[in-house]
Amino acid sequence: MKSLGDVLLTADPFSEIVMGDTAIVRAMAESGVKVVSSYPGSPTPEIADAILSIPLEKRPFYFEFSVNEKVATEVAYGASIQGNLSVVFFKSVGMNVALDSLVQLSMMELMGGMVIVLGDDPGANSSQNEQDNRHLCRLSYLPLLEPATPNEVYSMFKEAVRISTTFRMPVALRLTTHVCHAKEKVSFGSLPSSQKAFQSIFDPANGPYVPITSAVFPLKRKALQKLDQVLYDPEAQVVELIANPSVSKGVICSGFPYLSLRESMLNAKEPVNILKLNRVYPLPEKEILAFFDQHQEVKVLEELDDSIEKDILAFAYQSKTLCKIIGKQDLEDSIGEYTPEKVTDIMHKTWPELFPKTIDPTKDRETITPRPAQMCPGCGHRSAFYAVKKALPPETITVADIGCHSLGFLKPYEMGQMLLSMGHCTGTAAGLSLGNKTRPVVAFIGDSTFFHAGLPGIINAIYNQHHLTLIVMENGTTAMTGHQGHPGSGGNVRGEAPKISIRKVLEAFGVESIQEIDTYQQAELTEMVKKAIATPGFKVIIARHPCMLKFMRDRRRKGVVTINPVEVDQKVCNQLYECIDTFACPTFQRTPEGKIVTQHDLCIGDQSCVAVCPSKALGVKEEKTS
Ligand SMILES: Cc1ncc(C[n+]2csc(CCOP(=O)(O)OP(=O)(O)O)c2C)c(N)n1
Repeated sequence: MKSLGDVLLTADPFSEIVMGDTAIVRAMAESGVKVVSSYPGSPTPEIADAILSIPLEKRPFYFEFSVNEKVATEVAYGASIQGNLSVVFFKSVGMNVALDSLVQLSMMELMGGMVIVLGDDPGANSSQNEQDNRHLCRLSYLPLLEPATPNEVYSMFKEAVRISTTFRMPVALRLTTHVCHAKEKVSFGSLPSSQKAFQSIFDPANGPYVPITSAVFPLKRKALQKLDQVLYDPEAQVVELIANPSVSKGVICSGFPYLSLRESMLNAKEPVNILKLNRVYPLPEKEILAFFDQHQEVKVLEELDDSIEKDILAFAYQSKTLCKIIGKQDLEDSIGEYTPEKVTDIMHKTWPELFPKTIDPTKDRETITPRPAQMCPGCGHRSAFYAVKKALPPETITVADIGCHSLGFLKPYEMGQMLLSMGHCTGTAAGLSLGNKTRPVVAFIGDSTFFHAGLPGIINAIYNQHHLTLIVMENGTTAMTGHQGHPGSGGNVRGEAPKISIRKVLEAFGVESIQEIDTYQQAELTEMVKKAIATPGFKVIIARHPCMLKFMRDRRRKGVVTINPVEVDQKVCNQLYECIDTFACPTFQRTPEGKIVTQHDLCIGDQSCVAVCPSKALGVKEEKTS
């Protein structure tokens, strides 16, 4: 069987069932992309997985995980003004990090073209919010395309390249979780017969590229003129129309909600016409006005905010159309994914005579027992939280950051009482410490986050002499998003890479109190934290243990399958339940008779639990092979 990498490098046209996140990689290869950059975040890491499935020496473009989304955007921008077609991709909230540079890009003459691939997350499946990046595209004057299916991801990526290279401006392609992860058969074209060489044509005369003072107005004018050219671009396929002249009701929609609408229409009493927008910014006004003319009522069906509704209402007002425009009807219409059930409910609210109410999707279906998120067996973060909790008086305020360690907020650890964004913890903790002489403040940050956005908060705490304890949860990887490397992990997507020492960084900043420990040494970590919170100033503890999920996977890949699970010595166990109630490794189970047993298919034999047992009943037996 061909590997995914081989499939993606097939020279001639072919069809294959792939995810949206895979289809886009083939589109990049066919389009002659030279540079791709990213910072991981759902729903886009599978784009990186597809790229990395191509062996390094065969990869048709340069790819890197940059330290954060802003840097990734700048890398792609630099490559583009050199004449290379570039791509940057990241998740929804990544756009916030990128924005400070990204907002300038539409004013720049991008000689090679640049596509910005956004992974938005309606439903907040794996994000701290469900922000609607259509607003930020508009703010940044970025033409925005919105595919609904993997086939459209492939074709619209090429369309984005066409627009970007024609007008030398950045173009955004907004994917959402379902579009990224949906699979379907996609028909691909052929690869270019030879690979384009890297260009190095940067010339300041192509700009200007320095948007200060008097240069800003002409640059802004240029950006707006280009947007106008995009609006009137005769080659663009801006909409698809599914229309029957005898139907008086129509729906304007785009992306995933379009698919849900098609599904919901299967049960509709009468069909409605659909104007599906491929380009949602700038909006195709002419086609929308024509759609008004053909209907008595038009529903704007859009997931998340009323971003296009306001424009469509303005078009209706200016055109004095008699068509009735129906937008969102209550605030629930702005919340959550537009699944077929949700769209059916919305369509029922809109036209009850046409759309029956949704049947409860769980009716007659076996319901799945909800499973709370939890840390993996052997996770070093668990040991850390277990130990840190023992050191903290109840009045302590604990600040979480984003990553697997965010799960520390769950019972029984309850470590991390607030969370905002990647890297926020030290700044927020500093604010909590001001004028506060009675309540210790302890913040947690992961190692990838430390490099991504953690450094400014730390520098600020040193510079402004804040009083708090920061615990860096160093597991050597960006665990939460699928084990990508980072500047402290010693490897990048090309292999070995310089490993930046967190300790040395902190020392260079001038942090005076730095302690390091393996998190499995729980008793020592507890003492360390007690000392740190009793000491004034800014203190850092580096609480280290490799991500055990990654460690076990790497071992299995190397063929090591030996697992020696922890056993409970029933003769010694006093059934105090510290392992279940306080350490809470899912490996431990309580039988109906009250006995504690370990579940061998979960236990990885790491023995992080052994020291927590007050009865000393835990240990491993002879070697076993599973
Ligand atoms: C701005 C932004 N980019 C990306 C993400 C996706 N994301 C969630 S946690 C995380 C990093 C986690 O790595 P680390 O800090 O090392 O913590 P770990 O999961 O390893 O404990 C990332 C990239 C995000 N939430 N926000």
